[in-house]
Amino acid sequence: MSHSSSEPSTRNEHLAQWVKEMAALCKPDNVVWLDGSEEERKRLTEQAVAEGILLELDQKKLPGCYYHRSNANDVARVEHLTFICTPTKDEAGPTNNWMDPKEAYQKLGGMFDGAMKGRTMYVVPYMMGPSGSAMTKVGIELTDSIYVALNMRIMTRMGQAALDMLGTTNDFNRGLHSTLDVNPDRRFICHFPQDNTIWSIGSGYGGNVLLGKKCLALRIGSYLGRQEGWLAEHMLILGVESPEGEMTYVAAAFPSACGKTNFAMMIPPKRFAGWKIWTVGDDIAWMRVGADGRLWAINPENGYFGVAPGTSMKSNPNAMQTILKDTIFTNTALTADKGDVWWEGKDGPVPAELIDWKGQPWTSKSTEKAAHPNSRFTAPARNNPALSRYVDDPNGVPISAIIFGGRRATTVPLVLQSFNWGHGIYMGATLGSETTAAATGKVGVVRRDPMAMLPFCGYNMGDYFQHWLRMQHKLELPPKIFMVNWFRQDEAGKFVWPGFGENMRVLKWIVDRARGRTGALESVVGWVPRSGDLDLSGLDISTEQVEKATGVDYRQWKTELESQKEFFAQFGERLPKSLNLWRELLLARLNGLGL
Ligand code: GTP
Ligand code: SPV
Ligand code: MN
Repeated sequence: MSHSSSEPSTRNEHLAQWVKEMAALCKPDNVVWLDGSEEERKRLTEQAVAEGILLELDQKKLPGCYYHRSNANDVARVEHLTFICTPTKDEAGPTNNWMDPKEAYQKLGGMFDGAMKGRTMYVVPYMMGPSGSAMTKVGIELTDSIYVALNMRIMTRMGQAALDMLGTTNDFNRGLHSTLDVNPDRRFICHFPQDNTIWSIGSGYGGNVLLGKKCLALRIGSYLGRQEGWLAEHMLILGVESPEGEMTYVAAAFPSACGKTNFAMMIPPKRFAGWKIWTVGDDIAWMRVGADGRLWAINPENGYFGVAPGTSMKSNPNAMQTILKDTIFTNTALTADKGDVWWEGKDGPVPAELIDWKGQPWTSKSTEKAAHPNSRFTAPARNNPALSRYVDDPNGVPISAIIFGGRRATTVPLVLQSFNWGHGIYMGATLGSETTAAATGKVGVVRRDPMAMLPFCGYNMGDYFQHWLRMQHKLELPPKIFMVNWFRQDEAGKFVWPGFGENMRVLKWIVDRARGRTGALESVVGWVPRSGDLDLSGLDISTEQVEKATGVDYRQWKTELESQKEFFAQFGERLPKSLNLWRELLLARLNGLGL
């Protein structure tokens, strides 16, 4: 094995030893340690362009922007190929795929053996979290994908700073990734929580391979969070600033492709002149109890891996601004001149001709989508005009409200506040949402997705609920908990609520409720805005439509509560008793109405 000129600026024996072992297994032609420098970005980008992995877009229009197409069989997370490898199956729980760790190491080890022959192994040191934060974790990803290396550079704080933070300790996540031959039959995403290790093989896409994101920050993170007494959540974090300069921080969990990036970057409508939304994070929150008894959150990431389709100047101007430079686009469509990207829902007229996400010619008469529904942009957080000035604060921001939301055509109203912390956790635990293109499989079927963490919880979900409930013990000032639904539909299947920037109207009510300065109406299933509480001025929407968006239909709720029974049952003794008692209590109260 010939080592490249690149040598690590670390004297960490644990790291050196592990890299040596993994290189001996994967047998790359050379090993390149990345330092995160600008020179390195240029060099890797040029190489990726030369190899056809990246296509250079029009550099005048989109400086620093590149385009990538993944293998057509590899366009989303693969939940059926994602495993939690704990010593016992019970530890992984009924909602995770489980593999015995010994078996997993053996099986994947066989595939990794020689997987990098003829390739380069990149050593990618990275931090999840701001440097200097007690919450920050160090990971090292070994990958044979230059695309992954360049994406990690955007998504994390990558390079020498991570090695400096690690020092000589053994406290780092060991991530090993090879695209191998991108064959779904040889594709596995395995997590070894006890070893702080992730092995990913056979994919080159998104959450399967950018190991800091879903694998470390959520699956391993949630496991560490339970051990260490904090929460790793699939949540955006935003700050709401009032015209008077009052700042309120909110964290919100919506399942994949259900609106986190959009909500985190929202621009309030005209009616809310003087209000401002600041983005702290758009996908992941790590939260701990501060010395003041409040819940404090950091965003462990440093960039956005956002859904492209539907992103426009109308829906998300801040995202459009963010992706004007230094962005990698994956599986969008390409304009005919190959200088720009396009997707369904982008501004302007639909181009007559495009090159679709598979590289095939496309015309506006085509019935196929030009961009893959899960096509994405990878963009640096620093590009975001609404970036919070606290993103690098080692303490994070104090959270006043937690929101759970799903994609529901019926039942769940625009907004609902829980009666208390326990009821709020019950709300989160029973969160339902229609599946999206962010994971392979059928789209549009309602499934329970507790706290939007179903695909991301690294241990038994029953224990995870218990962990959430226990947090109350340490929280002197717990955030208020809410549930929202931007996706309710009318009989014709049209969304009844305009969403996007108009969600500010709901957020304002949430902030006022969290600060205890507005009333609410008690429904059987939670607090809702009284008529007139939601500020709807300047919104062109009929009273009937508002009623459709906000109404609580007790008959639908009865069906909802009944349908939760089976979901809870699978956790057996591991389900905290109070959660099912909430379900039964609410159901009994509904039945008591004599409907
Ligand atoms: P992940 O990155 O997969 O975790 O997704 P996300 O939760 O960040 O979702 P994102 O903000 O990217 O939105 C996904 C899709 O939902 C996009 O196509 C949006 O256009 C659409 N969407 C977002 N917010 C709203 C809304 O308020 N109303 C409606 N109708 N659609 C929305
Ligand atoms: C999600 O699916 O929730 C994402 C995209 O944020 S991925 O990084 O692929 O997980
Ligand atoms: Mn996500």
